Amino acid sequence: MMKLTHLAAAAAFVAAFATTALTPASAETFRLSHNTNDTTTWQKGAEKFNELLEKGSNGEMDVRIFPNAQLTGGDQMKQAEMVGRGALDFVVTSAINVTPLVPEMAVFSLPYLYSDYDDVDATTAGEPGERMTEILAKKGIVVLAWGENGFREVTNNVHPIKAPADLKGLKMRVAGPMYIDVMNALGANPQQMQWTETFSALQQGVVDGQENPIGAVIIPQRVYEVQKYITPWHYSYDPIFIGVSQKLWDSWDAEKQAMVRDAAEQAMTYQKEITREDTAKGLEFLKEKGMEVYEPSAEEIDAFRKATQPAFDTWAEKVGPDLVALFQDTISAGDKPAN
Ligand code: X2X
Repeated sequence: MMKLTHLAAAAAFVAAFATTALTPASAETFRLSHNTNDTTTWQKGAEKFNELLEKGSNGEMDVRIFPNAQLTGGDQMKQAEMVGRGALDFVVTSAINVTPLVPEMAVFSLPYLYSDYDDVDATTAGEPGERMTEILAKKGIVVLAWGENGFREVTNNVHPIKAPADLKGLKMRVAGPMYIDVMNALGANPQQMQWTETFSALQQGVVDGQENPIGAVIIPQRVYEVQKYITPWHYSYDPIFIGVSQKLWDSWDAEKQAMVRDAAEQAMTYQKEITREDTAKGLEFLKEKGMEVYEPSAEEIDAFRKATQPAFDTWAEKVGPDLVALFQDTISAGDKPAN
């Protein structure tokens, strides 16, 4: 009896100690919102961030992840604004979703601005990325690290898209205002719609098509189940980022800020890596799932580029020609062979 009491006391002591060690009294859980579902690389990036944050803070900080823009009632554009006024702690979202608050964010996704990942990386790691970080800071959002949604590829259920004429009259779901102008330039019939409503809209034929990146979204969110044709035309690039509200950021000392930034950078490096891997093997996967892939030639891509030029010009004006020039100069500096 005596022995048992001792054992129980010892067990209680160990349990209490273990609980304290795992969850200190000062543990803080922050809210992180993103607007894709819980199978995407956005989610995996957010999970990695949570893991690294917990580790870096010795269990004092973590995030609870809310997918599908749940915290904004499904409104994917509203997340950035909420972070900006400190009503939400963290966000993982992509450029196009921030354009209602910060029109300059559309610069990343101007049609055919980028040709490849080297172009992208030169801008996000260079002065253009810093300039965008400054612009977002004015709206109360601290960009911690850039990740990847990716090159957005077009899918539909009517016929293969090989030339601008094939888009004529197609009902296309788009995420934001710039893509409305791009689709109009191509002769399509665009409709802005929340991402969370898009799968059923495609399934029910409310719209004929949509455009999204392969690795980050089309595959994990099983768009292939409701779409027959895909054309990897690489017409627009969409970065994601982890952002934190300026208010929360300012409440931390330099050491904590450095730890949070480091966790975000590592998480986005990982997220970008898995997104590129899944994209590289994506077309094969989509063929196996029954999609018909049309890979356009360089000349055919050129025809899309020409057709979307009016939308490029309109939006270059809106985001500011100097900002566009900064991106273009950074890209062409990287493309020149070193001598
Ligand atoms: O809504 C979309 O298309 C998505 C998921 O790619 C974005 O958030 C821009």
